[in-house]
Amino acid sequence: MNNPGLIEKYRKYLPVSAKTPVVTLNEGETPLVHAPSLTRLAGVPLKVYLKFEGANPTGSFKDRGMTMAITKAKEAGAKAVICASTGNTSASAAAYAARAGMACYVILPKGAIALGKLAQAMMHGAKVIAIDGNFDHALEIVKEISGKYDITLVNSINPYRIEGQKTGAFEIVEQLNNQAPDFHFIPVGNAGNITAYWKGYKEYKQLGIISKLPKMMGWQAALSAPIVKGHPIENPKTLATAIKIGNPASWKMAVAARDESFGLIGSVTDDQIVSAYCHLGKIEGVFCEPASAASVAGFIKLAKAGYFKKTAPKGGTAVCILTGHGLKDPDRAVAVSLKPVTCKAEMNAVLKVMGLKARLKKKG
Ligand code: AN7
Repeated sequence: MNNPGLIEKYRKYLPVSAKTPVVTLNEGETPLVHAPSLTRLAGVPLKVYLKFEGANPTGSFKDRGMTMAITKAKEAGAKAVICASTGNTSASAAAYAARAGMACYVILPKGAIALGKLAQAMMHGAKVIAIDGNFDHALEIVKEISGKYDITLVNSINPYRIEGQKTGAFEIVEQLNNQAPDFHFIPVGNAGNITAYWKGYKEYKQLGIISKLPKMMGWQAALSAPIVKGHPIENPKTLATAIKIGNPASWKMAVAARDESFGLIGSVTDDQIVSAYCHLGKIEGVFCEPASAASVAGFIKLAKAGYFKKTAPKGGTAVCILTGHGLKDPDRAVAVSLKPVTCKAEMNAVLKVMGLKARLKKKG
C-alpha cells in the first residue's frame, strides 16, 4: 500500500481535523537499517540501528515537520511562509510551499549552505536571500519579519513542526515492535528534533504503547556546542554546516529532554564527524550528510570509552538518527574521498589502473 504520509497515518495524534487541507509529499516510513559494525564497536551485544531520514521526499527529517507546518498554514489561509535555514529547512519549506501554492522566502547564511540544499530551494521556486551573517542572525530576522508581516514562520519554533517531527519516534517504536530503543542518538542544531522525538516517545508512553523511555543522547559539533558549553556561541564553526548554530531556539527543551531521560548532550570534533561519515559510507553502505553523522560519531566516541559495557541493558537497542541524505553535500563527499583515476580508453590501461594484472588470475 502506498504510504499516505504522516498526517493521514497519525491523524489521531496530530492537531488536525477532517477539514484540514493536508499538504503531503508522502513523507515518513523511512527505513530502520541494522548497523552490525556499530555493535562490534560497542563491545556488547547491543543492537544498533540507523534511522535513515534521508529517505524522506526532500532528503531530510524536515519533511515530517513541514507537512504539518504547511498544512496548518494553508488551513489558516496563509499566502506566504518564511524560514531561516542552514539548508534542509529551506529545501523542505520550498517543496511543501510549492505544493500548497504558497510563496516561500528563505533566509540563508551566505556561503554556508551545502549545494544540494541550495539547488532544492531554488528549484522549488523559493525566493532565496543570502545574508552576510550566520544562521542565528537569519533566525532573528525571520522572527522579526513574521512578527510584523502576514507571513508564517516555518522554523521549528512553529509548534506544528514539532508535532510533525514527533512521528519519527512513533515510527521507530513500531519498527522495534512496540518498544522504544534504550538509547536514542541524534544530532543537535537548533534543537527542534531532539525536542520532537522526546515528545513523541513521552506520548506513546502515556498511551501505554511503550513501557519505557529511551535515554536521549544529543550531539553538537565541538565548535558549535552552545548547550554543552552552557552559553551561546557567537561565531560557531563546523564543516557540518547543517548544525552550525550558536544559539538554538529550543535550547531549554533539549536540556529538558536530556535531563528527564537521564541522557546526555555531548560534542564531537569535525574529525570525529568525518570519520563516522566515512565509516557509514564505506562499511554500512549508508550515505548521510556530515551533520547526520554526528549522532554516529557520538555513538563511536562513547563505544570507544567503554560506555555501553557499563550501561547497555541485556538485549538492548540503540537508534542513531541519520537526519539527512549524503547527496545534500556532494562537495564534502568528493573532498573526503579518493579521486577518480583517468586513463586511456584501452583495456590494458584500465587493467593497469585496476591493478588486476598483478592481483587476480585470469578466468578459465
Ligand atoms: C541534516 O535546516 O536547522 O536540532 O535550518 O539539517 O532540529 O535543528 C537543520 C538542522 C540535524 C539539526 N541534521 O536539527 C535548518 C536546520 C541535519 C539538519 C539538524 C539539521 P535541529
